[in-house]
Amino acid sequence: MSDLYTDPIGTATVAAAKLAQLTGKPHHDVALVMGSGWVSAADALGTPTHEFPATSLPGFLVPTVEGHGGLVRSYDLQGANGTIRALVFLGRTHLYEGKGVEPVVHGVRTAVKAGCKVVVLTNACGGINRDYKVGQPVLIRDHISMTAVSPLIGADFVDLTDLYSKRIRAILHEEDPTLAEGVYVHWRGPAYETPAEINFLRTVGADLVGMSTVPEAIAAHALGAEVLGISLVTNAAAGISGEKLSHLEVMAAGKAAAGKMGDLLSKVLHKL
Ligand code: 8IG
Repeated sequence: MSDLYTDPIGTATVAAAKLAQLTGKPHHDVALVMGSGWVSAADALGTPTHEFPATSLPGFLVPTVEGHGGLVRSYDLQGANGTIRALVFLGRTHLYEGKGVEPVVHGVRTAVKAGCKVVVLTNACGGINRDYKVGQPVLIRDHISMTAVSPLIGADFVDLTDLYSKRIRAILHEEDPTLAEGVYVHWRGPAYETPAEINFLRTVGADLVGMSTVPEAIAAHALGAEVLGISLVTNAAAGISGEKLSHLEVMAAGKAAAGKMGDLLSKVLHKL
């Protein structure tokens, strides 16, 4: 096993130093993790100053899922108070890949070690709440971990009461008062839920279900970053529409909606 498993925080620190070297930027301010179909949202941020494979940095795995790029971009954005250095991950590692939780959270840990005070986590997910439409973005207000997998080890009893920053959610609502909020369930996958499981999850208060975001949110928060989570509903969860779930449809719905999300994200980044 590599250093990532025996010393995950140390490996993130080394990766952050390599990032500084590759970009010539001693630190970054904000990190964004782009889920399936969110690449066009990253494109809406403008032209990056740097782009390279995530595997150029220590501890990153070669990505496996189609549409999960495994690229890192660095942007200089013009904010109200000067330049905002944004670090964007196109693609992520998931628990269902079976490599453990360490690679899943390595990107956000690297970002926080690189100076990021805000971590924006995006994903594509299934809608459990019947009010949601395909293509709709939903802010994550809270989560339920159905994996119960934590990236934390030892007596790190972090409070998760305000895991998904109220402050940043309020900024998004100022920009777009129609944005919905919901509770996101982390489901390990790679199989989707059964219809019975979706009924169970709705009963316990879930609105959204997906296979990412939660371990990263916990890891980023534990290191002191503020977290924003945004889900793009790309399919009705199992048993709701009568249709079967297909990864290709999920990707198409994501691509169609992510452009407008990119515009929203760039407005929000300027206000952070
Ligand atoms: I996109 O319906 C996407 N990801 N668990 N269930 C789960 N993950 C998903 C779904 C879904 N849609």
